[in-house]
Amino acid sequence: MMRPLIGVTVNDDIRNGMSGEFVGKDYTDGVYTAGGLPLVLPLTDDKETIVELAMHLDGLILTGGPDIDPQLFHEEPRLGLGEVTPLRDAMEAMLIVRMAALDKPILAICRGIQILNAVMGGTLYQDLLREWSGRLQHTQKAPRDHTAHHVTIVEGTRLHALMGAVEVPVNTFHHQAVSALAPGFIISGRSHDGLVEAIEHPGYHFMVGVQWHPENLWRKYEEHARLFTGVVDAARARA
Ligand SMILES: [Mn+2]
Repeated sequence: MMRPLIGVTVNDDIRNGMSGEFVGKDYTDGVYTAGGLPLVLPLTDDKETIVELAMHLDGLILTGGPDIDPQLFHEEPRLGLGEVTPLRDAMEAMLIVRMAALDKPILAICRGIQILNAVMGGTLYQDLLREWSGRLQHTQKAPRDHTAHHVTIVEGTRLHALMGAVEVPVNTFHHQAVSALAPGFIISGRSHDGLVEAIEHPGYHFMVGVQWHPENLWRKYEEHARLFTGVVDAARARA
């Protein structure tokens, strides 16, 4: 029996003047450890290629990275918007649409939850410090595997079933966040200042987004490893 193939999106990266791709090893190791085969997806905005990739993949992980271009949710860029990566935005937007059409599992992490919400019809805070009134620090100045704030998980959600707790310590490295929720989604977790930290779509087999970085936590905390086993198991069931 073959392991499910899990696409892992990458960041636009330029090293030594050479354009390339980067993805943290914690993501791909997370897929291996959860029993899946990770496939790192080189950047392209060629629609036919993306349609074909979606047919091969059994599941998808949308990884962390820079800000989402507000064009994706029909807003002008406001003061405080950070770096955007149009090629990556275009690729991930098409991948989300194709994977959703095939009802293949998606785990959306940090930037991932943001682009998932935007592409599915929601909006984002472009710059939390300027646009969000909460007083919690969402860009921790601590190592990536340190849990800085808590998320309250909504009972009865897919996320609650996966993590098995109503109060989960998480890390936090985000500059944007979900504002208006995309149609059909439910909020499955919030930080104590009320910010949306997790969403899911009950109409799909597995479409789960989290605002924190479980890839940096799964080695230390079993409940965060279960996000990776969750998407891999769902992909195996669909394959
Ligand atoms: Mn946070």
